[in-house]
Amino acid sequence: MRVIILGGDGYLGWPTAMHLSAAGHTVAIVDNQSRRTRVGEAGGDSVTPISSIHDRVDAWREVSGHTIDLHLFDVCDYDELATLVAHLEPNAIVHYGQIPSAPYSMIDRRHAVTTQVNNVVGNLNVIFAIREHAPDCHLVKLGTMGEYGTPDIDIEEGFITIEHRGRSDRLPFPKLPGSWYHASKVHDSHNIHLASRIYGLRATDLNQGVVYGVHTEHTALHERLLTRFDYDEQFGTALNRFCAQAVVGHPLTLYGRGTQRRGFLNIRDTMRCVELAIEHPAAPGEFRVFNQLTEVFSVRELAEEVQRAGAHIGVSVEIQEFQNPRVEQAEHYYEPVHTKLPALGLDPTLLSDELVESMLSTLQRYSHRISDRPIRPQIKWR
Ligand code: USQ
Repeated sequence: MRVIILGGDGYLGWPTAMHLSAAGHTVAIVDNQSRRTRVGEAGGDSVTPISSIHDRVDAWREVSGHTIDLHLFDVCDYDELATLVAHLEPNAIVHYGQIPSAPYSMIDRRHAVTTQVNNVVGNLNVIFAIREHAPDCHLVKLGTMGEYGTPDIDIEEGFITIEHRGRSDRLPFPKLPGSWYHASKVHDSHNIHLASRIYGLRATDLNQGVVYGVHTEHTALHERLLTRFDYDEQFGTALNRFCAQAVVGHPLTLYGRGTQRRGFLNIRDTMRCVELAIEHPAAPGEFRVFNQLTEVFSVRELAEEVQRAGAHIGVSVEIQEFQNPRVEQAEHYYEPVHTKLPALGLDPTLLSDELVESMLSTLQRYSHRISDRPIRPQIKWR
């Protein structure tokens, strides 16, 4: 298949590009490199010493013999996007090309507006580029489990059948986003759903949990193929941050008592989920939602896992409760259904002591690149 990956320079976009390329797909990536800039502005840097976007594409060709086509522009630039889609006529577009941070979006009005304009306008551009130039193309959109929030009922995969005053219908599952960023993804889901009904768009919304991990099969092949690994307050996520904190002896930053529960998955499973989605496309006019997570943990369970794995390799890890800077439920029910991707063939990589030990060992090699300053939580939700 011909596949365009929007956001192909990011934590997930880059390894996805290599994964799909290795699987025999013709891959083009689009990126405006804003993730590199924004992490720098947050005072952070990737723990892994990532290559420039040009160098990683060259390295992939040298290591694998496959070519990844590179396009540097912003998805919010419709003319550039439309020209590329018209030229390549992709079978699938994988859309990661968004600002992915809840804390970033909560800094102030400007960051909330930047996040929502960037994400919602970019996604609308993707919808219209497909409609105008490749109407049979399948849109695989990275959504988030955070669109649902933490309701007191099981979370279905996108839709729920509701009985109301003697009638019944299958309707989108209610959304309760917890940040301006998560809300931007809710808006995207509504827009994609509308496009599927009006224009017959084929679409899969991958409502992904929190991803962790340093390596995929391909990033491990050569240092020039590493993907980024962020640990700062804005762009680092829970387990990744805890691992980075552990290797520099910083106490793990547990927000509140750490009783909040979330869905998680290994970065290798993200690759596989995207591959399964594109290889089993949605039908014309179909808007599918897959809950893309493999396990549910409380944040404290993750911190304790890092502490345990650290002890096995001689790293002493302290867990510290910080006043939670976010507005989120501490004690809550959390039971998301996630059966559609396993039904397509996902065989999950589950969290284990060995897996966290290997993350810690890899990060130890680069621990001189981690500084204390961007770790401490400073962005308050209110
Ligand atoms: N947390 C801590 N300590 C930290 C960082 C986070 O206790 O140092 C807690 C947070 O309070 C939260 C949980 O860990 O309860 C998850 O936070 P996170 O920063 O790992 O993830 P989140 O902000 O929810 O967003 C991340 C990705 C986002 C994706 C989302 C999936 O950045 O792109 O959409 O995970 S989900 O969480 O299911 O919404």
